[in-house]
Amino acid sequence: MLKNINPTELKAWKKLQKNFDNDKRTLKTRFFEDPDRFNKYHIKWDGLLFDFSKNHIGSETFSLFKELLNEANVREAIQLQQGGEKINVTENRAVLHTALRNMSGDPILMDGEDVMPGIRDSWAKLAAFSNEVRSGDWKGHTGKRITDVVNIGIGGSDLGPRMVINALRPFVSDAMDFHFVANVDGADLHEVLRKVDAETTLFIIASKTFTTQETMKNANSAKEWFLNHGGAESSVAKHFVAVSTNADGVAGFGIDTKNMFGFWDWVGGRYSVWSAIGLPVILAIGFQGFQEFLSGAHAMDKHVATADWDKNIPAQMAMLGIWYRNFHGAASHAILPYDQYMDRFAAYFQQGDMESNGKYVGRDGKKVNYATGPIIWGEPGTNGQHAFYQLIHQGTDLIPADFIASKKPQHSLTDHHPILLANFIAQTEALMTGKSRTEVEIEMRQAGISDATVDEIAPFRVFEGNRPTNSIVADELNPYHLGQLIAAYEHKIFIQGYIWNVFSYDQWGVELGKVLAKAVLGELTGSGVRHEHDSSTSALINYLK
Ligand code: G6Q
Repeated sequence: MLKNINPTELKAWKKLQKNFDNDKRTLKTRFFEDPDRFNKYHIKWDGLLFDFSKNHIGSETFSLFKELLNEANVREAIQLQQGGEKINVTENRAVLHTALRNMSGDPILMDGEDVMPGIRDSWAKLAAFSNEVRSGDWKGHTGKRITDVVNIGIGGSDLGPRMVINALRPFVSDAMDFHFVANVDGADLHEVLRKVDAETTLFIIASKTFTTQETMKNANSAKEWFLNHGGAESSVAKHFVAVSTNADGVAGFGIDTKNMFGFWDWVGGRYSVWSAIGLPVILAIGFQGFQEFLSGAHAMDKHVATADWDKNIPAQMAMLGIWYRNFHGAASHAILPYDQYMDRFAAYFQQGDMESNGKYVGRDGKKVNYATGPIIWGEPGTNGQHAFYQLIHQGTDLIPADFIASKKPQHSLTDHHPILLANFIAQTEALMTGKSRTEVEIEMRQAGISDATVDEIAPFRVFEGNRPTNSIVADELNPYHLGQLIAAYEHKIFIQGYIWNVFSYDQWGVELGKVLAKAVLGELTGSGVRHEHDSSTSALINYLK
């Protein structure tokens, strides 16, 4: 069991508060006073650079981060999680996505039983199936090879594979196209079905529970479409496979459980890309590529568990996040990859972080009296620069941001890369240094602008700066480094949730959504009982009926 903590009662927390109150030096001043900041506040590890020197921290803050991590005994919490303890108390489950990428050969016990043999069996089955499909040996019902893979799933059964396939696009086989259908809005499935051919399409029905309304509706509609486009019940097995923990549900749907790839209730949906839910990724980049992806994450699992706190990337990410959320009052955190292939990365961690730490009830069952998970958002740079960066630069909110880039591009238009990286670097510098009134005036006068106009317009062109950022640079965006990066964010979320004293691995807010719509659906279609509603809800039901 993870112990109960009231973070605000920790000695290190109180000292951090004092440090915050007493040390208001700007980032610019900090760099001016200590030109060695980069050397002090960066971590280089296994092909990743994490530069956190452009943050509102000094040597005292940095050592208090360490003190807090020790006082809260984060090391023990990490061991409990990775050791198969049932830390997801409200669902009575262990949280073992780390076992799914345990490449060490060491056993991992859950309830006294080693989970690794089951995981290795699942790898063997996934490898065999993906090899057959990728080689073209797996044939559709008319004897043609598979050219299109359609993943039908939502939330944790969608966002991971979707994000990873985009991020690893240069490693994806050209022999197949990959499509994702999540929304119950028929438009989503409709648009995919318009593009594919029933003879050469493989549908993956991905649902941990195999009861999720959206996925079941989309899966049924896809099957109907298949049967209406030349498929027969007897050929469903060639075109529909399932990824689930619910064998009865899969069989009930009409998928042969031989074509079901299982996983376990100790894999949370938003942490399931490492399990059979990653099947689209395996089909896309091959099982070996997937293993490299798992290896990167495994390396990060070992790193977070063993590296000293001051050289520990996820621990520093977590403490910086807490620093801004709880001491500086930042409500949101931006993730800004300077990598077009990572266009779904922020969306992925919007779920990963907000579903995990968006909780106001502490592990003691009581309402917490401090802020927990921030709003996570972001889009790739440089696009964001031409849009919402305005608010990051000159808005009234403090928005700490992670800038992510790779040294080496994964495409042949290499002369674009220096331009991309120049923007990546220039933005973090500008966010920190800003532009003073004097600089603005000089710039305007040099451009021949009259004194009167300078007086009038200069205030709008001033940037306070002092906006904090992390810069994260991978050697290249390959399966290994992507695995590391994702795992780093996962561990950051875990450490933060642990310190905020919330249960990071349940999602009662999501569960609520799953039942709410069912009751209203009955009323909308006239097939269910009428419920008492407020006047707005009743009017909307009547209006849309
Ligand atoms: C993830 C959430 C949620 C879940 C979806 C799909 O952590 O619980 O996003 O993944 O609701 O659930 P199924 O996989 O059971 O269809």
